[in-house]
Amino acid sequence: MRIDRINVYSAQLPVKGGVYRMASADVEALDSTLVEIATDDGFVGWGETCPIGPVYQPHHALGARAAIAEIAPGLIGSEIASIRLLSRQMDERLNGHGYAKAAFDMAFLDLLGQKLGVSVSTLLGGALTDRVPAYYSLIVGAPDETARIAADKVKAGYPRLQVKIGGRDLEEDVAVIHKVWEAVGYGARIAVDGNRGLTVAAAIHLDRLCQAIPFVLEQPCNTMDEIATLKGRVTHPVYLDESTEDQNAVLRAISMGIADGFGFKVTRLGGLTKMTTVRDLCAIRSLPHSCDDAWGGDIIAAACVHLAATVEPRRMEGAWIAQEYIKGHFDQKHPVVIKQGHIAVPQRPGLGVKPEPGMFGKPVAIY
Ligand code: 0XW
Ligand code: MG
Repeated sequence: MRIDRINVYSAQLPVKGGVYRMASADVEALDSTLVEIATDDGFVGWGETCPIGPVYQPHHALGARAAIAEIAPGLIGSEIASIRLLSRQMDERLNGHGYAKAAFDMAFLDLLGQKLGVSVSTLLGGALTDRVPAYYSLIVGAPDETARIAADKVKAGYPRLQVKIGGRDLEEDVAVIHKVWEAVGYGARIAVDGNRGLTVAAAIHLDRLCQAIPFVLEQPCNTMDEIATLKGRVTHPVYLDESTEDQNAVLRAISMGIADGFGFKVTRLGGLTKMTTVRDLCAIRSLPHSCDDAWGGDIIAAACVHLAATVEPRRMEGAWIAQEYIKGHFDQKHPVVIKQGHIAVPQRPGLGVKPEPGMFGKPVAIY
């Protein structure tokens, strides 16, 4: 099975509801990049990378496509057999840019799975479940409205909520946390996500002012160094998200003992194959984590769910997929969907999803 052709597409994904608000940025539409790899023996595999705008982390859509342009020509004719060899080939053409390489890694696994007749979760070590928990992300909003949505989402079956804070007065963030807790109590686990928006001082105040509420504090401050100074000064468990820029950052955070868990993003960590390493490091230290991506359609959603299915359920914080904030699906027949706050693991070979033919229009690049 050799790579015959690579088509690259751009898909515009407007945010359902108008705006997705975080401390670090407001986004209204996302530009997803898809790679479609056709092989000489008639298989077609898909990968996707979709930064949530250019500010959330040091990734952007045009950067992904520029990186793909460096890598793709060198992959034509390559055998899809050893993912490690293909990964080395990509590294020989471009240093870094794991979020672009992640799209290829997904497509390689999709192809290999189809060829072998097994799902991607099998290639990642094997699923422990056929249904993974999701979590609902509540954008930065007013206390009463946020609490109302939180209660609705718990009723809908979500076992976990992520409450976005930051970028405004501490008083309002503290009020949101109290209102959500009053509305849902132990009905769902709560993560409070600062998206890098708090100073160390604000994080310490917030921790004290919400002392009795059981939540984990996700990426409160901008850098890992700032977050490291919170150790011993806050009582809520601290999770890292944006700071987990690559495998080494995860290893560093674990060895420094500054993370009680993680919000992992498949593309930021360089793809599913690289995610299996941090998954296994977390298993060694009994650390919980999610399997997310910043945004994306059914291809990224399937990737997150396959990986999530291989994580020990007691440490699985959920797979976040963008479904609640985007309209429609890439695959109408076998979409990746959240039902009662959970997602069924695709069972067909490979990723188990295929975009509708022609739905992305003409490729933006062909190799
Ligand atoms: C909730 N997410 C996984 C989706 C957005 O990209 C933000 C992100 C997060 O946890 O920061
Ligand atoms: Mg986060």
